[in-house]
Amino acid sequence: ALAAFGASAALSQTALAQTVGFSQIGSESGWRAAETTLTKQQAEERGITLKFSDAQQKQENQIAAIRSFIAQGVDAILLAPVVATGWDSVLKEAKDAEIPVVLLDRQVDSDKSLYLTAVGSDLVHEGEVAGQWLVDHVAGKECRVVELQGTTGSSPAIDRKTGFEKAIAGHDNVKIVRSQTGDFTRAQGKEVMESFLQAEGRGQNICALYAHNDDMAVGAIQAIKEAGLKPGDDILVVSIDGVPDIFKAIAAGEANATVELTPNMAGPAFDALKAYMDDGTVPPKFIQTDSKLYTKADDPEGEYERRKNLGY
Ligand code: GZL
Repeated sequence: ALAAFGASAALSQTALAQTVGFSQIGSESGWRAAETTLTKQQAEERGITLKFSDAQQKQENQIAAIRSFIAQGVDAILLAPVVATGWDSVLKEAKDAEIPVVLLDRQVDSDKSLYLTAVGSDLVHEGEVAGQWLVDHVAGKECRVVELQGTTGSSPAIDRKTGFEKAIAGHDNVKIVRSQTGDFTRAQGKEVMESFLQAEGRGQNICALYAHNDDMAVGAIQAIKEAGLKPGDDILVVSIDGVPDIFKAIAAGEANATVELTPNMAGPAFDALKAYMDDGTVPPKFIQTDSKLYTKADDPEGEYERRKNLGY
């Protein structure tokens, strides 16, 4: 009996997903790079063979990667979906091949029967925390806001906009006067901020920047400085992710606040896959809701030190 028990225990171990395909969006931001680093580390620690694909932020590359994983007969697929729509057919192909798919950090509009579960964060709440910080900080004073949106059609861009607007609703002194996508990158954050500055009296008419991620904010800070203005002072800067460089900017007084997002989505995802492989448990969505706000009062130098070696 003991031997049999041993065998079944061993079986359940081997039932763990041995080979997992990971369709990653790209490396558009420091946060994304950290997510990739942590996913590879987690796979290594768990003895999982990870097949990694970088889609350079193109959905068609993600779809091709998923098809390739299916053809290779992987045990499971991790997908960080660049945009929320257009996944039904390829998710159905994975389902027909009985390969479970777990979504990471972004959501899709597809029916939830087309994927095993999702690991992410409350993106609306993150936008609300950012908006609430600004409302409190300006304390009733007039504040014209420019917004750098994330990738068009991605769930963070949609939800972080919704959340911020919820927070500023009812505070007529705070209003978004310009809003455009910077595609979550530093380069485009800088470029779009240059156009905002140009269009708003060389920045004289801008009170604050809300960027859907820190990388666009870091790019925009460069543009604000090149326009001869003081970021964090002439133009307030609030963003989301909590990457090391935003803590460096906050410590230097060049940014004001960031809302932290954990890059460790793979841990809960691999746990969910193990539960499913072991006994068919269909794990509920794993959504982090405790996004913490950091400002100059929260030891930004220390936060930079704590994060600088985590693979951002
Ligand atoms: C949010 C995640 C976003 C990050 C960006 O969950 O999808 O994608 O906030 C990254 O840095 O590009």
